[in-house]
Amino acid sequence: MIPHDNTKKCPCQFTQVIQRRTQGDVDFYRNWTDYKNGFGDLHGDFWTGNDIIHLLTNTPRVLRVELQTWDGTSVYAQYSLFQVANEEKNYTLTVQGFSGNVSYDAMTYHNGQSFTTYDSDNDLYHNNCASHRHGAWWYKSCCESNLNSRYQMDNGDNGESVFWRDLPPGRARAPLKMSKMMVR
Ligand SMILES: [Ca+2]
Repeated sequence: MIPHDNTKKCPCQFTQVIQRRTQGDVDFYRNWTDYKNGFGDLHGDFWTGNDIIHLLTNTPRVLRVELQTWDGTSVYAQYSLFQVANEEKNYTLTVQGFSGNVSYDAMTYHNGQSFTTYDSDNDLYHNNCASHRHGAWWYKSCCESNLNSRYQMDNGDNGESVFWRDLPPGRARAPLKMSKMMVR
């Protein structure tokens, strides 16, 4: 047998799920306090909460993002360093060390950005990116990934849905069927 490194392929070590979008029955267009405290159904769609994510990443973690398109293609992106600062620092994102089989790294653009919700604009855009992109994220001006946006069928790239740039390849903002963020 040829030994091989399975660590990058195997999601089994990622025991802590911090976000899941699979059903669309939970509204993710929410305010700062909801994102701070978390919401949704731990067995379904949810955001675990920025305070919890901050505590979880006091020690830097590895982030794995699993994504599925509406044609059934599953891919992942992984980051060897993932950390979220505290509320005083607007939950600033540190994300580095991309790997994975997704065609485009759509998180590194957000490295160093504050979190923005529709009632707390900490992005670089002249308007509020959370309103503009119908979500809540570490927006810059505005986003290459938008995983807390509206869950919808793939009926066009309106930019107000769960998307990851270039997924499927060639599509800038195609609505996705599934998103899951996990840490270890
Ligand atoms: Ca702004």
